[in-house]
Amino acid sequence: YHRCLCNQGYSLSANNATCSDINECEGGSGGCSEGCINSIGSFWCFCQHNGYQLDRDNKTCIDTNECETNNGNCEHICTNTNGSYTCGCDAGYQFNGTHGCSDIDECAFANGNCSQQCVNQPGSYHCECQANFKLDTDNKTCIHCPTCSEFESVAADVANFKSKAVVIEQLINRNIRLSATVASLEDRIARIEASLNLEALPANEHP
Ligand SMILES: [Ca+2]
Ligand SMILES: [Ca+2]
Repeated sequence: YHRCLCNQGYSLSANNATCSDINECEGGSGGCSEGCINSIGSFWCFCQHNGYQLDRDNKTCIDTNECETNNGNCEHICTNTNGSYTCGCDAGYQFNGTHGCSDIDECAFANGNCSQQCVNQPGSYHCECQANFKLDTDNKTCIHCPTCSEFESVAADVANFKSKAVVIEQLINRNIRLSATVASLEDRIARIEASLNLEALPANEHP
């Protein structure tokens, strides 16, 4: 008596002599979460929907994180979703409908609410004023300021004087230390002179 054994993926036929392929897809023994393709001696799983891929077990379909590869080709922001992904843009930019982002020209609408010049720049914009005007605290409205440029030149002078005053102060402090040193030296010289004068006097003239 002998018994036949079959390779993996095959089962012994009723005649106990030949091996025939097991259809893993039919019996569900393949364990594929979605598609299953049987082959002679084997089988494989596949995912039926775009945006999904086989997990490491080669059976379960999981979402593909498109953002992990080259930021999903999004120019700015990539957001992964279940079965897909979306692209978005940073503040100050608008989505061009595919993957890219383009600067919003804020000046094109209502002059960016600037009362005078509106200057567009990548991702933002700012307002500017003509001579003798300055921007108000809202950074949009220009207010009349005929003394602005004069004031700025005075302010620059004041800043200049302040920095010079610091230097002068440092010099004075150095001079105070110097005159204290001189005073102490003069005092020592005076004492030395006094003692020398005493020595020089004849003995009978000592007080
Ligand atoms: Ca996805
Ligand atoms: Ca802009």
